[in-house]
Amino acid sequence: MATKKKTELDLQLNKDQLKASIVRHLRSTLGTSEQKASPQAWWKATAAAVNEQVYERLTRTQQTHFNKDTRAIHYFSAEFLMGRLTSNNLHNLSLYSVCEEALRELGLELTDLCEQEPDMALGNGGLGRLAACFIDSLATLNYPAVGYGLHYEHGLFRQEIQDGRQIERPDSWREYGNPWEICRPESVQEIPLYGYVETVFGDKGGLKKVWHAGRKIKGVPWDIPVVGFGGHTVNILRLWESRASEFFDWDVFNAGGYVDSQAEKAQAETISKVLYPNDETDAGKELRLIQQYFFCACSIKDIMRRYKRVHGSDFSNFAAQIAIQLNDTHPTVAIPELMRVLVDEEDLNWDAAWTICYQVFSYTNHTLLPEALEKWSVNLFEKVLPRHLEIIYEINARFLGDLVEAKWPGDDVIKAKLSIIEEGEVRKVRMGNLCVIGSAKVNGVAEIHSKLVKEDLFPEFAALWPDKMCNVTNGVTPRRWLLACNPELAALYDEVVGKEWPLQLDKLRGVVKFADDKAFQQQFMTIKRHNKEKLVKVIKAETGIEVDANAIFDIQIKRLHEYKRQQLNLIHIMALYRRLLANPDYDMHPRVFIFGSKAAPGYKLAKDIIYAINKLAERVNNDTRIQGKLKVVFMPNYRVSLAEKMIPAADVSEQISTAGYEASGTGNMKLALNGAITIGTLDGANIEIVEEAGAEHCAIFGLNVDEVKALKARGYNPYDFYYANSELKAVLDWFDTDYFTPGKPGELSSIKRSLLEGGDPYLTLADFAAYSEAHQLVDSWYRDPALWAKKAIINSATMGKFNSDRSIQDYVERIWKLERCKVG
Ligand code: T68
Repeated sequence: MATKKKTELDLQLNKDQLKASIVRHLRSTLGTSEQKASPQAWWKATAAAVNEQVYERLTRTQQTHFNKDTRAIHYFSAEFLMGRLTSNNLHNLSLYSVCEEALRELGLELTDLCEQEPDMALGNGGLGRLAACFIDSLATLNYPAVGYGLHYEHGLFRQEIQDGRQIERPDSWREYGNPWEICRPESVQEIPLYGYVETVFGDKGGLKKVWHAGRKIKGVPWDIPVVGFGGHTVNILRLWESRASEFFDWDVFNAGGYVDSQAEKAQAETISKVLYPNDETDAGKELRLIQQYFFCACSIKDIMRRYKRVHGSDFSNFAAQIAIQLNDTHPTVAIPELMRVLVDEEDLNWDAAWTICYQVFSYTNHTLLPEALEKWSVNLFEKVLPRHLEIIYEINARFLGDLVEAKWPGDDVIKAKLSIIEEGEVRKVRMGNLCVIGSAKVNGVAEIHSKLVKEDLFPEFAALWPDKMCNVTNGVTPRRWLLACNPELAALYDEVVGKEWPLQLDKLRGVVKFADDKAFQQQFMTIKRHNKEKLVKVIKAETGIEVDANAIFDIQIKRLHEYKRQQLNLIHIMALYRRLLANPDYDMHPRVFIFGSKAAPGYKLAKDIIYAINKLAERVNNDTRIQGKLKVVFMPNYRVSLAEKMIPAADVSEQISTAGYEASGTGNMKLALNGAITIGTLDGANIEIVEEAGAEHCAIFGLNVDEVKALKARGYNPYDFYYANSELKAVLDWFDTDYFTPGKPGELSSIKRSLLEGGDPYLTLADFAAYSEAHQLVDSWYRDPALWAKKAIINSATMGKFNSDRSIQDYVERIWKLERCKVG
């Protein structure tokens, strides 16, 4: 008898089945018992039970995609900041409350078990978290997609604070095993590196290039299932781990070099050992280039293998089947790698190969900061990837010789600017230029940023290809950033606008009409209050600091960078402190300023700012003269799982970058969605947030992009502001005293120096007065509870645009041209 195909309903577990499955896994997978099991064993048993559901759906998805031979998007990213997966997977499988009940009957709290899970911190910040939101949305919208990246053994460092200073400790997210990853030894790849290129006579006549690798590295794929909301599509995130290739080990081993072979092994494993902790700055190190090439080459081979399984060596369908998105320039080397595979290994002629390449790739830019635009020395490239350098030269010669020459005949200045190779003392490969030249589409991540990419960063490229540049404004997944992290608010929204909002976030607009409704305001603010009370406990547990949930919770969470201007927040808090010391009756609602931020380990000034925040916190929090009106909290080890606790508790969202520097921001979206009011500059996606929420519901201050440019062009002198504003002067002078670092005057002086002698490149002092006024406005709003509630509600209700599903739909329509594929 033919077995009946399981239907959706058959797949849906009830509480008793799930309970039985958890207990079964506790015994048979974890080898323990209900009596003895640790919380960690219970968590893993729960994950194993959930995985039964995940794998069934994964198999169905893969079969459907294979049978339909669908076009798919391949999202190449050096970072995927996934965070924890348990609660997310349960929500997306509609199993969260079932699991909660099942565990309760076993005497356990699901939320406690979820705390057992280490964060998968395989990213630095916004760029990596964006990739994680995007793969969630791709699965949710039933698009065939694969995320490709690196299986770092150590993710972003764990931050400890010792005597106010940041200390970096290794992160070990899989030390005791991770239940969400599956090793796929059947799909291992071998990757060449170093060596030399030989020119030989090809079989069909003509010359051919052969790359003789100096060494080979094995790429072992680990798959993380990505469960879409509703559980129909389960895509994969495939992360490559580097190992010593057997081929190589044996060679050395047989020659009697057992010890050497172990050194080889250690070297090979170094490639995926650790995530570079520099956000926004290019480390420029050999290992980083190798990391980039390693994961791109593994991924291209993987794509090729799957394509050839169906189409053999007929590449005429390749560009129709395969789309590759480059998440920033980190995976750019995938472009010459695909050229190499098509030309050298598949024997396509250059033009045919280039036509394919050009259609396959697209590139997302995430920054305009000059120090973040990747460049590799030609010498390094030649050593590590000799054949790729030749290919890059060829791409460049054709581009400059044909396209640029036709548009700007004889103009060597433009040629030098657009060349992939930067001439100079050290010749360099400009990855951004290679990306633009090799991609069908280039996008920025918010309207203003995309405009600046087009007009300031790549104006000549935009003139050459007017349709290439586009915008896709970032978004965040409302499943993680509202449904899962703020269950009470999610339940309230279910009641008033129905349960479709996690898929159609625009539905939240239906809440706007309750913004003036007293009863609704009260419900909304009661939920905020509960979330604040929960955070009060976390703050106490993590820092020992007591804060009052009656105070305004003012939150700045993001990587530490001068352009993000934590120092502006810092000097404003110092100004408030001075006002309170000068006048204990100074009229302000109590405020708690809460920070969460990691600094790149080599970024001295950023680390000094963390130190200053902590020293200020010590002084302020223990000063009885100010009657608890001001508290400062630095939450150590900011990460996705901590963000999930902080964001629902925020009253005020600090989005205060210098206009023109924050490409988009995504924390701004998460905070507003959870009912925080933005105090921010007209930068990145703040501009679009204000458009949606209405300017009257945000506290916008400071110079805009044009004013920043104009001030810089005029010649900005921070001393003008220092001498003109006595409060600002007093605050800056405070840094030179030992007021915050008793017995150690000058310990905080580097901050003052950077803002005066250093020229204050991010215009902190220029925006100080406006920032201070914006804070006074926010304070006055808060004293009117109805007014505050209204603004908070409207902010949350109008964030529909910032759903990552909308971003993905924009990518699909503007760039990828994908079709949805129903799995069922
Ligand atoms: C961020 N970039 C942007 N970079 O700063 C932020 N960089 O405005 C934007 O919202 C976000 O990308 C998503 O588009 C980053 O997060 C990095 O983390 C990074 C990492 C390595 C090298 C360079």
